[in-house]
Amino acid sequence: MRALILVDIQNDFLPGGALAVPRGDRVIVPANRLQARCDLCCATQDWHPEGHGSFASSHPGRRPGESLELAGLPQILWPDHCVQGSRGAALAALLDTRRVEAIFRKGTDPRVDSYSGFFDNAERKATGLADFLRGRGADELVVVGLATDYCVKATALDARRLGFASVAVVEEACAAVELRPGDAAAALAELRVAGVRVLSSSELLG
Ligand code: VGL
Ligand code: ZN
Repeated sequence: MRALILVDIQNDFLPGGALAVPRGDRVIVPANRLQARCDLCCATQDWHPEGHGSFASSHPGRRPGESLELAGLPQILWPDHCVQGSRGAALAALLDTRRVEAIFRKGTDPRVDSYSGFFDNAERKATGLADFLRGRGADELVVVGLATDYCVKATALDARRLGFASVAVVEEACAAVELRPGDAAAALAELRVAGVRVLSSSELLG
């Protein structure tokens, strides 16, 4: 039973968005195609309240790209993005959602960020994604979306840690922020070391 997890394919992460991922829009076509080849589809949505602790604007004198400590963890500061109910937080208009059975929202606690679709970064709270997938009998997970070096990576690593039998990331259905050049390659290497399969759509689907 193969499940597809569409990670944060939201307007603010697309070109022109508040936290635009370079070539973020390239993920949409392969993400739509993969849906037809999976038994179950779900999505995550970055969903921050105004004034979220990951926003540079919440910390006087701090700028996006700088770091501080949040919930006892190192935190990169971002531009305001994916504010609950905003157009930027909406799923991309061209993303096919007809087969998306559930959407898991994350980053709602103002005091802690949440890159993984499964837990917040401090692992205080689960989103319900793991129970949903287990309840439906998913054993093969395919993770795609935005961004390779943050939320896709964190979601795939947690999926492995949670014991799902097979976890794959489809490379051309992801795009990276790359605050530093090489972050995408480093993320993919970290995923491989953790036992995540990093594949092309054709390798996955044969
Ligand atoms: C993300 C940074 C901040 C992501 C979300 O979806 O990868 N990155 N919030
Ligand atoms: Zn965010």
